[in-house]
Amino acid sequence: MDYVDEETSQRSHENIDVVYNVTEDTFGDIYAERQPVVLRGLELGPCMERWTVDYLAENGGEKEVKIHVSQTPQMDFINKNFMYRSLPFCDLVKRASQDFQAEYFAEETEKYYLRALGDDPRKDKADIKTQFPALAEDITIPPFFSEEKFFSSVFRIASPGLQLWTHYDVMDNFLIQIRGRKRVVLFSPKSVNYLYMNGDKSEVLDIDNVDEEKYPLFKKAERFEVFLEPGDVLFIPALWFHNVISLDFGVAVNVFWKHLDDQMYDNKDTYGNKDPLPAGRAFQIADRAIKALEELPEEYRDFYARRLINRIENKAVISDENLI
Ligand SMILES: O=C(O)CCC(=O)C(=O)O
Repeated sequence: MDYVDEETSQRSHENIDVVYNVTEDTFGDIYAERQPVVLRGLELGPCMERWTVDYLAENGGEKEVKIHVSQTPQMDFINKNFMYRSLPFCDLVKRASQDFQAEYFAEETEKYYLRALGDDPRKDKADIKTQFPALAEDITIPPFFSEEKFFSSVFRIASPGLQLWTHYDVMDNFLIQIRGRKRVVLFSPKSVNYLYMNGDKSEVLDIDNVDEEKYPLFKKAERFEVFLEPGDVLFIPALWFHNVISLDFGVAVNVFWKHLDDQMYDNKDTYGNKDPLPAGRAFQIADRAIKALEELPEEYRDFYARRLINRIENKAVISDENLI
């Protein structure tokens, strides 16, 4: 049920649905809804018992991984308040599981975040089977999409308290939480105009204490919230914004797969966050349209810009309830 918080007038929702013991058949109906859902009680394999810090360190080995190192819990991609560094996987796991570091890059309370990448991130997608074969055997990916649609599988390891900025991905996603609890706040794709986007990321970092003068429209965004427990699988449909806080030392694997036909996606995209090709073309054309309008005096530019917006609204926007 939707409700509006009287004090903040933030449009809000109760927690998103939790569905138990989903099978390939019953997932079909859930998938068609294109809403985030927590799948609980799925068989995820021995990772649920085995993936202790010691086991991960031993079986993940000394492979170098590129990590985010942050002195503040709230990472800011746009203003880069963190550093990129490398560590052997086994050391990263040990450090991320501790609140204080004996060895550190900047300070003893620094936090770590791993978003695993392919061996050559410009060419290869992350795939735990290739990069961490010994650990990949321990996890059963819910077999609810066809293998040809598979895009990547990504280790996500985080220090307690670390917050990842609000962003969207262009692939469908199962976020499989293996260790630690996590708060995920989601915003509907229809709220895009209220999130102050910069590329695929929102400029609003502190989503719980929003600067209303700077971001007056943010309160109109449709906000969903869920607390994941170990063993939960969150289905995040493509284009749904998500912001994640690891409440404990967190180990997760997320699996991206293609919702659209293959030719819609940029085959140079190794992260799963490049807009579908027709959307990319539309942005380029829009930039050209803006440039063309700049040739006009202000009065005319304003008039024709309004006509252009109106044409796009009338022809391409399915529901205008969230237009500014
Ligand atoms: O769980 C996390 O650390 C981030 C998850 C995420 O951003 C994703 O699955 O796309």
